[in-house]
Amino acid sequence: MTTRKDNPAVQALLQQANIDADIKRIAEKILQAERITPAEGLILFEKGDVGLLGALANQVRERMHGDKTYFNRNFHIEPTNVCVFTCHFCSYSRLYKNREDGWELSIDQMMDIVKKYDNQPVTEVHIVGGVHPKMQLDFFVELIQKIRAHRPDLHIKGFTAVELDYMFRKAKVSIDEGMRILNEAGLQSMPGGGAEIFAPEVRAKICHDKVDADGWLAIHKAAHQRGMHTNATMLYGHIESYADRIDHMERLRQLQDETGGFNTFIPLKFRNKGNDMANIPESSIVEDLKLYAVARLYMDNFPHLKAYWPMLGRNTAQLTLSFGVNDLDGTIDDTTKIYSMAGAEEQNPSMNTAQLATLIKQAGRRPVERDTVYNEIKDYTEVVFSDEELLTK
Ligand code: V47
Ligand code: SF4
Repeated sequence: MTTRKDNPAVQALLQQANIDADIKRIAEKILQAERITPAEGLILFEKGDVGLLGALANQVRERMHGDKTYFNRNFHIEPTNVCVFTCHFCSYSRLYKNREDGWELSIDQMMDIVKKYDNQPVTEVHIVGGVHPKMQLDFFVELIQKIRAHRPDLHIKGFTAVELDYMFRKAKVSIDEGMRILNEAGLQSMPGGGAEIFAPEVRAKICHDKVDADGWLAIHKAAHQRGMHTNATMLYGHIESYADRIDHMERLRQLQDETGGFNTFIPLKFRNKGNDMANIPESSIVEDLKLYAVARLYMDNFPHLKAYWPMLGRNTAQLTLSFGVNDLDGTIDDTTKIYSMAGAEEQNPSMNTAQLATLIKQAGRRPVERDTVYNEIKDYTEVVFSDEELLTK
């Protein structure tokens, strides 16, 4: 028998006279820790009230993690923004023929970025960028080997399935062989980018020329089969329907049932500045919160739900902590341009540990520093920060 410890707010919402019968039935399932079906997920999007969805998602998050809210200390390397693909939502990339408008970092330049952090307690480098036709598998193998040799304790999380699909095809290696080569060079896990929306009709309209859903999922599966952990994203709030969101989450949930290799689900809010989809309005904060809540309720086999603060902005990210989210990503140190170029509030995303931990505490949660694979490093709940720590960059 499932032990139920329902939040009184959830009970009060479920007792309302005008509550929809379907919503009440689905909520009861969730409270019993039963999996909801795709049709039920769709009903939550279509008829669920943001208050009830949030209260349910919060209950699930507290069942899984209590008040713990994870963050890590990381920095990004974006090797290039030159890209062979033409995703219409992307504000960041430049075509190869216009490469003088973009950047292309050499291995030495990227090693200089790594060396800048030599005496700092960062635990992860996140490497992701455009798909440059001249930066190939051997180039990235050399980069990873050099980072590993320079700083063996730094976890290397790198390359979306889009970058890997292109790299492996250019090098004429199978997915398994390519993953083996990178993993043996020192790549330890993969970020979740490039997933966008899996539904082919939407993909054809927003990113027709890059790897499709099956290809994306096959690369993550190969990584999981090598024992590597990966993340999964979903780009939402543009032309996709609620049914497309459910289809996307369902495909991920099925792969997770099979492999158990995903750590975190990361919904990414579409930002509309400086790209070909600038005519599409951005989703409202209420829609954002609803999405996070449904994601927590639907993705029952994903241990973590992340709000990526450089994209959402720190205020909305703080709100998501009451709508199912238990992870805020990292300190970032102003090392990513993907979202600032798409119009995010955070034009120079950087928070020190004191600021990130305080943001979490102000939301009534326990800030816990983690490493990339969620080993706990330090609980900051009782740590008192000085004004100087809170104010310095
Ligand atoms: O795949 C591009 C997204 C992703 C826009 O795994 C946009 O820990 C919104 O995957 N509006 C790359 N989103 C970033 C990424 C990521 C980020 C943080 C953490 C992790 C992780 C992964 O950025 C792309 C695309 O979905 N993106 N343009 C835009 N205009
Ligand atoms: Fe290239 Fe990634 Fe931008 Fe698409 S989203 S154009 S793959 S950099």
